[in-house]
This record gives sequence, structure tokens and C-alpha cells, in this order.
Amino acid sequence: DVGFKQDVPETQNIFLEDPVMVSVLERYLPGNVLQEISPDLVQICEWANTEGAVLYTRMEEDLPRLRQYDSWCRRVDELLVTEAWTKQKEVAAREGVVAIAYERKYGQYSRIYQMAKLMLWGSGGGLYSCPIAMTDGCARVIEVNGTQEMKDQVYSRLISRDPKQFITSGQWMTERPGGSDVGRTETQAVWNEENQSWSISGFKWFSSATDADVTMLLARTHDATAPAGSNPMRDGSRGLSLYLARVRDDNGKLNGVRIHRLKDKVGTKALPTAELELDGMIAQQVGDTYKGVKNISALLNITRIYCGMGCAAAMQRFVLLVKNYARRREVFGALLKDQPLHLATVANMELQYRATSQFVFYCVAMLGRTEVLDNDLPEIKDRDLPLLRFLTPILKAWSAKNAFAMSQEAMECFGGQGYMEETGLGRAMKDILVNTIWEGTSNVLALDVLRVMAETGGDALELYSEVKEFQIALWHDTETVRDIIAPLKNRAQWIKSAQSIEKSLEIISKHFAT
Ligand code: MFK
Ligand code: FAD
Repeated sequence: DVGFKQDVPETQNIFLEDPVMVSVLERYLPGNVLQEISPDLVQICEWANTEGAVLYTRMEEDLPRLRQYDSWCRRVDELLVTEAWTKQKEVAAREGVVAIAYERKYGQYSRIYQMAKLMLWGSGGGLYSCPIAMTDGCARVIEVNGTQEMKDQVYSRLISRDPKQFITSGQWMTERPGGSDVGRTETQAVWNEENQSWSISGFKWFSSATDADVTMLLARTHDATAPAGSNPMRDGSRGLSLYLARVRDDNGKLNGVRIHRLKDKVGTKALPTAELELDGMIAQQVGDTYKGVKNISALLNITRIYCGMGCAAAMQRFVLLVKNYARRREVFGALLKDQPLHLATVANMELQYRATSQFVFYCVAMLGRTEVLDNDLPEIKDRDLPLLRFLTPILKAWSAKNAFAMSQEAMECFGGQGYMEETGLGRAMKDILVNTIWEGTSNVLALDVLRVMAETGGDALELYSEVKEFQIALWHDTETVRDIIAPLKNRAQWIKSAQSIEKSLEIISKHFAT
């Protein structure tokens, strides 16, 4: 075993190593809050490097499985998740990754603390961030729209720090006819007088975290008062209501759910994403009838911010690892860090990471304010609420595309070894890629931005240029601001000018002709 051995790139304590995160937190948090939470942020990185690293590896090596039949051919639909996955749930409770945001010990700053901790927890928590995101969103929906019983029995457990009490939630929206266009939902909810609950039947095409304890789901509501012979349901998304259901009872028996199969995905392999048939699932309605999409949007907006946070976290790890390797790898007589072209590549990555984390925490700070301060205050009603509504889809769409592009750049920075599965970069790339699809594809989010513009009667391009503070938050980096704006600007203009399909086809053919 002779010859050259390359020094192994490594990160130690990400929070202590990364000046970017500290500077962002200094910008948004009062000094005493940062001082108080810093030991916890150091601690979670230590956990991620020790127990977290072991759990992460086990979760990736020992994937979830579905046992559909018992030995006597009885349908059991047993979802087998690994011990490491189950342990993550315990850790998530203990570390308060959801609780921090709802205990609100630091008022409006609690969201910032929570998201910073989640960013650092991710290198050990891995894809358990997915159920955590949906759990957080579900807690918010119940807080805003749930009944007192839901608050006492479900919300209190979603935000618990006690591993024995803590439960997680799923988010079942997507069906075979449409994931973007949920107005095509086939699932139906019928009122059951006998047990005073809704009975839900249909087919959910994507359910991540199928091991969740409860779930939020959309279904088409039957109107029991509709005259006989008439259609008791309304068409489109305006016929959908939001429901909350337990996935299993206390004995682990599924609540009217059949797990058809686990999805064979490109990435996110540790996450048990399944196809589910619902047959008489017992559920409670959340919020007003036919307001399902509106009512679930509080959840959507939180999970979309989680996507941005997850992208920033991946970028943070890439940048730190790439910089570390550049200090260890020698080429043509100099370390990579002293090769100007490599340095320029890494500098560009760092800039992208800085812009993304500024963007994430700008939104998170607004989220915290809107959750804690009186929504009738002019700065919340006229500024934070509309701005957050406007920026959330942009953050999600932009960070997803950028993080994926950066994963490719990071892989290249390690040369041939970057392409080897054992370095984990390929897996990270495949996992990041999903952010362009789940929680709304880029074009669907671009349309969402246009909807906000239409609702506010404003013109997007002007609105962008008015967001001075946002531009300042991006370190006066006009290039980056242009980067964010340009693709959406193009899409916005495209859609504005495309009055009809014929018109779009005309534009497309002109585009390809030039
Ligand atoms: C670390 C990261 C972890 C993340 C974990 C994620 C795991 C994966 C989970 C999933 O992928 S779950 C499935 C996610 N699915 C989507 O994101 C659906 C994408 N499609 C859309 O977002 C569509 O734009 C939408 C379904 C909302 C459009 O439906 P419609 O039928 O065109 O609805 P419509 O009529 O425009 O909106 C209904 C109401 O909701 C309107 O309000 P009003 O009733 O007052 O008029 C809208 O303004 C409102 N609304 C829609 N989107 C909103 C919203 N309000 C606030 N925020 C939003 N985002
Ligand atoms: P479609 O909506 O059919 O989209 C196909 C294409 O059409 C896309 O390029 C889209 O951008 C484009 N498009 C759609 N509408 C328009 C338009 N108006 N104008 C222009 N272009 C348009 N869903 C859940 O509900 N719960 C989950 O837990 C969940 N987990 C997931 C986990 C993974 C790993 C993945 C990959 C998906 C998951 N999803 C989940 C589903 C996900 O949210 C949907 O796949 C996504 O919203 C897109 O819906 P679709 O697959 O039906 O694609």
C-alpha cells in the first residue's frame, strides 16, 4: 500500500466554521438572543458529526420497505422503516426542531433560531427534514384554523419536545389526475352521521413520510343537503375542503388506508414515499367547507420556505467541503486554493450560497413577525404579509434551481472522486433535485407569483424594484438580484403576452426560429 494518499476533505463544526451563517444571524437577531442560542447551534453540529452521522448513513444504507402480506396471505401493508429513521423522530422531539418555532421563547426571533438549527441539523437529520417540514406546516394550519379539540389533541403533540408525545404529519394533495392542478382531485369526503366524522375515499398518488401519525389531506366534499338525483359535489378546486386524519390507530392499524407500493425514486431514497388507496378513512374537517386550497396554503408556504432552507443548507455544506478540499489538493505545483481559476469558481459558489441564505432568512424573519406580531399593524398588514406571500414562491423556485446547479459545480471541484458514490455527492445531487418538483414546480410557482401580482393589482417588475431592502439583504449584489429576477421576468412576460395557447405556440416557434 505505497504511493500518494490524498488528505481527506472534512468539515468539523459547521456553525463554528461558517462565517456566513453567523453574519446572517447577527443581522437578524438581537445580540443577546444570538448569544443565548449559540451553544445550542454548536451542540447540534456536534450531534450531526457523531450520532447524526451514524444515523444518516444507516438511513441511506437500509432503505424503507413495504411488507404487503403476512405469511398467511392477509393484507397487512406494513411499512418497515429503519431503526435509524425512528430514532430521528426521537431526536427531532428532543431537539425541539418544531417546538422552538411555537414555544416562541424569543418572540418573532424564534423562527430564525429554529431555521438556523434546522439548517445545521440537516447533515445528521437528512431526509427526516421532510416529515418535520410537513409537521411544522400542519401545526401552523391547526393553530390558525383548527378546533380546540385539534389543538388539545394534535397540535400540542406536533410541537412537543417529549419523544413519547411527539407526532408527525403528512400532506396528501397530489393525485393521479393532477399534482399542480389539485382541482382535478378525485378523492371524496362523505359525512358519517353515526360517528360524527368524515369518511374519505380515493387515491393519493404521492405520500412522503407514510409513517406519519396524522395527515392533512384535500378531498371533494359531498353536500348532504343536495337534492336527490343532483350532483352533491362541486367541480374544481372550489369543491375541495381540508381534512385532518390519523394515519393509524393506537394499535398501529391503518385508518382506511391501503399502501399500494413504495415509489422507486431517483433520489430521496431514505424517505418512504408511497401510493395510497383511501377507503373510508375517518377524518375531521379543518376550516370552512370548499376552502381546502386556501386553508392548506399556510402549510404550503411553510414547507416552501423549508425547501429554501434545505437548499441553503446543502449549499453551505458544499461550500465548506469544497473550500476544505481546496486547501488539501495540490495541482500543477500549487494548492487548489491558490489556482486563480479554481478560486473564481469557489468564489462564485460562495456568492450563490450567501445570496440564498440572505434570501431564506429575510423570508424567515418576516414569517416570524407575521406569526407573532399583531397582523393589523400597518408594517405587517401592508408590508410583511404581502411581501412574504410574494417572495415565498420565488425563494422556493430560485433556490431549487440554484442548489442543483451548485451540486454539479461542487461535484466537479472534487474531480473524479466527486463522481464516486462513496463521496455522497451524487446522492446529494439527486436529493436536491426534488426541490424543483415537490411543493410546486418552477412554472407553477412562477404562475403563483403572477397570481399575487394580479391580486394586489401591482406589476411584478415594479414590485421587485421596490423591494430595496431585499436587494440590500443580498449584499448589494446586483448580479445576484438580476439572476433571480431575469428568469421570472421572462416567464412573467411570456405568460402576459401569451393570451392563448395559439399565441404561446407562435412565440415558441419564433423563439426557435431565431
Ligand atoms: C426540506 C424540505 C422538505 C419539504 C417536504 C416536502 C415533501 C413533499 C410534499 C409535496 O410535494 S405536497 C404537494 C405540494 N403540492 C403543491 O405545491 C401544489 C402545487 N400547485 C399549486 O400551488 C397551485 O398553484 C394551486 C394548487 C394552489 C392552485 O390551485 P387552484 O385550483 O388554481 O387554486 P386557486 O383557486 O387559485 O386558489 C385557491 C385560493 O387559495 C385562492 O384564495 P381565494 O379563495 O381567497 O381566492 C388563492 O389566493 C389561495 N392560494 C393559493 N396558493 C396560495 C394561496 N394563498 C396563500 N398562499 C398560497 N401559496
Ligand atoms: P404535473 O402537475 O402534471 O406537472 C407536469 C408539468 O406540467 C410540470 O413541468 C409543471 O411545471 C407543468 N405545469 C403544470 N401546470 C402548469 C401550468 N399551468 N402552466 C405551465 N406548466 C404547468 N405530493 C403530495 O401531495 N404529498 C407528498 O408527500 C408528496 N411527496 C412527494 C415526494 C417526491 C419525492 C416527489 C417527487 C413528489 C411528491 N409529491 C407529493 C408530489 C409533488 O408535489 C407533485 O409531483 C408536484 O406538485 C407536480 O405535480 P404532478 O406530478 O402531477 O405534475
